[in-house]
Amino acid sequence: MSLFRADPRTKEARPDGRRRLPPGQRLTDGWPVLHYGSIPKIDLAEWRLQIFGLVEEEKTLTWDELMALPQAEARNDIHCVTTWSKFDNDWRGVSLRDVFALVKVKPEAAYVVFHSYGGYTTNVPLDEIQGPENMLVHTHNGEPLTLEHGWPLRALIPNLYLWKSAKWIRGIEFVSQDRPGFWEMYGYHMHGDPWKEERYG
Ligand SMILES: Nc1nc2c(c(=O)[nH]1)N[C@H]1C(S)=C(S)[C@@H](COP(=O)(O)O)O[C@H]1N2
Ligand SMILES: [Mo]
Repeated sequence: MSLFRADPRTKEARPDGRRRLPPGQRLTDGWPVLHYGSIPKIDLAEWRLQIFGLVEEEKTLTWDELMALPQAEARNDIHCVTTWSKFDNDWRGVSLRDVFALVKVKPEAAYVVFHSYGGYTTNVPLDEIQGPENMLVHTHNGEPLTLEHGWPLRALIPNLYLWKSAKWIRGIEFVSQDRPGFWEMYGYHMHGDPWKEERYG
C-alpha cells in the first residue's frame, strides 16, 4: 500500500479545461496561516471599507452597511505561491461586482489595489475580478473567519495566487496603471496566475 496515494481530485479538470491542481502545487487539508507582520487589532464599530480612486462616487461602508448588501456563496479552491492548494472551500460574503456597482467605476480604471489594515497592499487587473467567484468574504466553511485568516473581512480572488487575496481589508482603490503592492515590490509576479506559474518576476 502506498503511503503517497494521490487524491483523485488532483487529476480533475476545471470547467475551463485547466487541470484542477495547478502545476507545482500539492494538496493540503489544513489551512496554513501566512502573512507579513502582526494581526491588526480591529473593532467592528470602527471598521470601515473605503472604495475610492477612479470612481464616480467614493463610498465608505460601515460593517452594517456591508452586511446589508446581497450575501453570496461560492465553493472554490485556493492556491498559495508557497505550493499548497486547498480544495472545496465554502465562502460567504459579498460579490466584488456588487461592491463595484455601488461606486460606478470610471472607464479609465484598469487595475484595483486592495488595501489592508496593517498596511498590506496587492494589485489585480479589474477585468479579471468581475466573475461571481471574486468576493469579499467573512465566512469559511460555515464559520466566521478567524483573526489570523483575515477577520472580519478578506478579499478572495481564487483564480490568482492567494497573496492577491488581502486579509483584513479596509480599502479598494481603482487606478489606471498597474502599481505593485507589498509582495509585488519584493519580486512577486504582478499578475500571479497559478496555471501559468506566475510566481516571481
Ligand atoms: N493583509 C494581509 N493580507 C495578506 C497577507 C498579508 O501579509 N497581509 N499575505 C498574503 C499571502 S502572501 C498569503 S499566502 C495569504 C495567506 O492567507 P491565509 O493565511 O489565510 O492562508 O494571505 C495574503 N493576504
Ligand atoms: Mo504567500
